Amino acid sequence: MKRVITLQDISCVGKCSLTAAIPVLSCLGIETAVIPTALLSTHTAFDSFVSVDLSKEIDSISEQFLKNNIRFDAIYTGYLGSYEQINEISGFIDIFRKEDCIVVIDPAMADDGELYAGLSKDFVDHMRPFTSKADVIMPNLTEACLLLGMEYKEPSLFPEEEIRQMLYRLADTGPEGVVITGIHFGEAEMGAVAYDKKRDIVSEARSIRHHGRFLGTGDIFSSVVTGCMLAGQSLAGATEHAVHFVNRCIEETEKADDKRWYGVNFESCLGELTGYI
Ligand code: PXL
Repeated sequence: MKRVITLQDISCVGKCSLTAAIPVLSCLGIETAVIPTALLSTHTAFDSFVSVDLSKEIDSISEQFLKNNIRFDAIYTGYLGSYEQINEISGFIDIFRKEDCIVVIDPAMADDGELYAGLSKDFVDHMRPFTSKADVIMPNLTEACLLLGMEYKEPSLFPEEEIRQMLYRLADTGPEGVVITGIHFGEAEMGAVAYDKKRDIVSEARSIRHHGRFLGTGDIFSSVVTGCMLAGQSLAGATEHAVHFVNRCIEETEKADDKRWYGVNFESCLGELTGYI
């Protein structure tokens, strides 16, 4: 069985980061090890929250992993709370990246043109060199603009050719796989575009466009891509599955009486993941 280690926060309430990544990866048949990088009462879109930074625990945990000769087939990072933590995790990658281990970085830091609460420009400046270490990165459109130092604009204002150039420019910084999420394909469809540099393939995956903001969908998306790639699928195939799964999660959320604004109802879709592998 393939083993991934995912480093991201655990938010007690608000379905995102580890509480989304663990069930998704497990349902895709991947052993999921974790290092929680911070403990939050809720994710940062709630009006108030408390957060405990766990960065200083990473060294001693790594030391024990080394003593026990633990290896990983993938290292996958999500939301990180500070640039000091980015540096810490960059060191973790240097130690645990071995041959055949893929490094997947979701530069979770912004959406809809805005940085998440509590993050600053310094964070973006540290995220740039960090993503260049990855084999695969999965920014949304806002994060892609931040990484490339571009002005953000509405998704509908990005012509296809501009998105293609963004994929190439991001790949030029290091990663061989780049997926940009939150792409609009006209009024009725949205999805993601992917560039697989090794195969020199640009692909797109579309589904129905839902209106509104659905928190945690980026974390679910990245977890599906990571799991499907570990199951041996191409970046294009994994992206197709991720777009489809996120759409299913949003559909289920929209059906519910108590539409949970703080995360999507992925729970009722988890069983469908077994059909992806
Ligand atoms: O879903 C991204 C995410 C993850 N973790 C925390 C967040 C967010 C987005 O707001 O606040 C703590």
